Amino acid sequence: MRILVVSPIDSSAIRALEQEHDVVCAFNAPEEELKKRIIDRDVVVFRSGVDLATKVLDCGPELKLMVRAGCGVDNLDLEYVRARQIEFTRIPEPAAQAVAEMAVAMMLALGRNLREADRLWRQGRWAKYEIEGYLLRGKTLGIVGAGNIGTRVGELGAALGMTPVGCVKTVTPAVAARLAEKGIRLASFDEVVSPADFLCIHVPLNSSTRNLIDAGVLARVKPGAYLINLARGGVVNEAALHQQLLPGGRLRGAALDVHEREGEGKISPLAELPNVLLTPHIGAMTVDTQREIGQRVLEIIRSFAGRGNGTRPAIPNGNLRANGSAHRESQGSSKPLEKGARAKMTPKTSQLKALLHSGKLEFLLEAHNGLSARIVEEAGFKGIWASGLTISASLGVRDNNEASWTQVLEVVEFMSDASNIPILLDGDTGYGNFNNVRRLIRKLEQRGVAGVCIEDKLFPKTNSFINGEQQPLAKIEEFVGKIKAAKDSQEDPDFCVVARIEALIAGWGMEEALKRAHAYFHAGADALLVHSKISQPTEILGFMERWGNTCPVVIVPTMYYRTPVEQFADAGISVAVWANHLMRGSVRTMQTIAKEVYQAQSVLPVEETIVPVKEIFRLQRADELRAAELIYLPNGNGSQPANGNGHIGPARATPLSKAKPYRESRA
Ligand code: SPV
Ligand code: MG
Repeated sequence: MRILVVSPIDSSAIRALEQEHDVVCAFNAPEEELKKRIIDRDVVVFRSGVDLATKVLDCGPELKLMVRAGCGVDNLDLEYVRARQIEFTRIPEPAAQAVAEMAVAMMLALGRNLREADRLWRQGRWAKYEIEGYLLRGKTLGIVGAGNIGTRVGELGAALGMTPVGCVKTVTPAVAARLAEKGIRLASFDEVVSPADFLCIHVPLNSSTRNLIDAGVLARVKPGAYLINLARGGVVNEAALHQQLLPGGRLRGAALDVHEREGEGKISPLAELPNVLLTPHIGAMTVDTQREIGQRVLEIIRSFAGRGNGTRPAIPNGNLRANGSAHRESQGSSKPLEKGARAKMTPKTSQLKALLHSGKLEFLLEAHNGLSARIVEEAGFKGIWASGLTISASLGVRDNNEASWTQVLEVVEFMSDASNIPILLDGDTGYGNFNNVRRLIRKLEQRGVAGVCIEDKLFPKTNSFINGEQQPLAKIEEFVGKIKAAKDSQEDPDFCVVARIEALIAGWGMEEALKRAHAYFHAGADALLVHSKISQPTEILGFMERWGNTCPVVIVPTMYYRTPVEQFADAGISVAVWANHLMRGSVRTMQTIAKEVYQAQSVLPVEETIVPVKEIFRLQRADELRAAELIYLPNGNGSQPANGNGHIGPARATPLSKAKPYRESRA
C-alpha cells in the first residue's frame, strides 16, 4: 500500500510500515507540499496539529483509508470523508489513560504550587513557609465532558479521595449507569462548574463547545478553584481566563496543555502569570502510549491490506481470497423453481451482511434443525441463529463440543436447505485452531451458511452460562489469527465472520472487552458479538457507549431479556439474537405432552392441543414432492405404489392428463 504519514508517530511503527509498504513521511509539511505528497497515496496516517483540509484530500484520488493515530477529529471534515467512502479509523483508547494521568499530574502540581516552588528554589529562595498547598482529598472534581477520558480522570480522582461530579452532552440511562459504576455523580453543566475545586475540561472541539468556558462561565466558578484544560484550545476563552487568574480573580490557578494558538514560537499572555502551568499538548505523549498507538496503526493497515484493499502478502496455502467470486445460490426453496428463479434471489451471505448494516435493530431467532429453521422463516424473521446450545441439546448432548463439528455441519446443512433466510452459525471456538477455522469456513460456504460466529474461549468450550467466570479465554493474538484465517479463507466476499467477546462473561472487565473488540475488528471481523450474563443491560450499554458505531455489534439478551428493545436500538446495536427460545418452548411442550399421554394412557387429552399430522406434512413440503412426482416420474405419476416407498402416497394426478393412461395400463 502507498502510505502518507503526516504526523510523527512511534518511530518503530514507521520502520515496520516501511518494511511492508511504500511509506512517505511529511511531518509539519505546508499545505502545498501535502497536496503533492497525497496524489498517489492509498492511506493517510495523521494526528492533531495538521490541517487535512478538503482541498488537500481532494488531491488524493486513490485515498481509501485514513488513520487518526489518537482521538480528536477537529482537523478533519468527517462528512467529506464519509461522502468519499474513505474508511476512517481512530485509536482513542491508549491516549485516554495518558491524558487522565496528566490531568492528575496537573491537579497535583497546581494544588501544591510546584511550578512556583521550583522557580523560587532555582533562585536560591527557601520558600517553605510561603508556598501554599492543598490536598486533593476531600475536594470536588468537576469534569466537563465525562466521556472516555473524563471518566478515567474521575476514577483516578475518586481513588485520591476527591468527589467527582461530571456532565455529558447527552444523558442516557447507559451513561448514568456507567458513571455511577465509576463513582462519578452525573449533573448538569452548571452543577459541575459551580462547586468544583478542580474543574477539568475533556470535551471535543466542535461548534457547540467552541468558547464553552467563556467569561460568563468563569464568573460562576468557585472562588479559589483551579481550571485544567487537556481537551482542545478554543474550548476555553483564554482572554477571559487571564482575567480570572489575575489577583482578585476567581481562579487560584490554571493548567493548559492545549491552547488557542499552538506551535513553535506561539506564546500567550498567560505565560506571564505565575499561577499558570503551560505545556505543549503533551497529554497523550507518553512513550508507552505512543508505542501502543504505533502498534495499532500497524495492525489497522495490515488488516486493511489483508482485506483485499492493496498488495497483500501471500498466505501460507496460497489461498488468496477472491474478490467478487460467485455466490453460492440458496438451496432453500422447496417449490419446483422456475428457470432462473434461484439466480434472482439475493445470496444469503449478502442478506446477512445487509442485516448487520441495516442501520436499525434487527433480530435473529434460534433454530436447531431443518424444521425449526423453517418455522423461524415462516414467522417472519430475516435470519436464523444456529445455536450451539440448542443444536447440541437437540442431539441429546452437552454444549461442550460433544457433537463433532462435522455433525454440527450436517445439522446446519439441513437448516440451510430448509430455509431461504441467512443462517449465522454459532461456531463455538471454531472447533480447534486457525486451521480448523479455515476448513470450517470453506465447508460452511459450500453448504449455503451465510456467516459464522466464533468465540474467544478455548476448545472444548462450555456454555457461557455455566461457570462463565471460571472459563479461560483465548489469548488475543491467537484469536486474532483465527479471525484473519477465517477472512482469508472465504470465497464469497459477503460471508460474515462475527467475533464473539467473552471478557464480560469471564469477569475480565470492560477495558479487556474493548481491547479485544479493537483487536478483533482490526483483524477483519465483520461484526462483534458482545456477551453478558447479568440481568441488566448495563455492561452491554456501557460497551456501546465506548464502542460507538465502529462496527456492527450483535448481542444475546438471554439474561437481560426484560430490557425494552428500544434501548438496544438507541444504543446502536445492530442485531439482537433470541438464542434458545424455540428449544425451550418445545422442551416445555414435549415434557407436558409426554407426561399427559403417559398418565392418561391415551392421546385423547392432548390431541386437540397439538398440530395435526398434515401440518407436519406441510412443513415438510409434502406438496412439493407430489408436484415433482407428477413432473419427473414416468408417465407423470408414481412408479411407486402409494405409500409403498415411504413417501407420502401421491394423491393421483387428476390435473394431469398423462395420469390416466398409466392407471389404465396398470389396471
Ligand atoms: C448459543 O446459543 O449456543 C450461544 C449463546 O452461544 S449462549 O448460550 O448464550 O452462550
Ligand atoms: Mg453457543
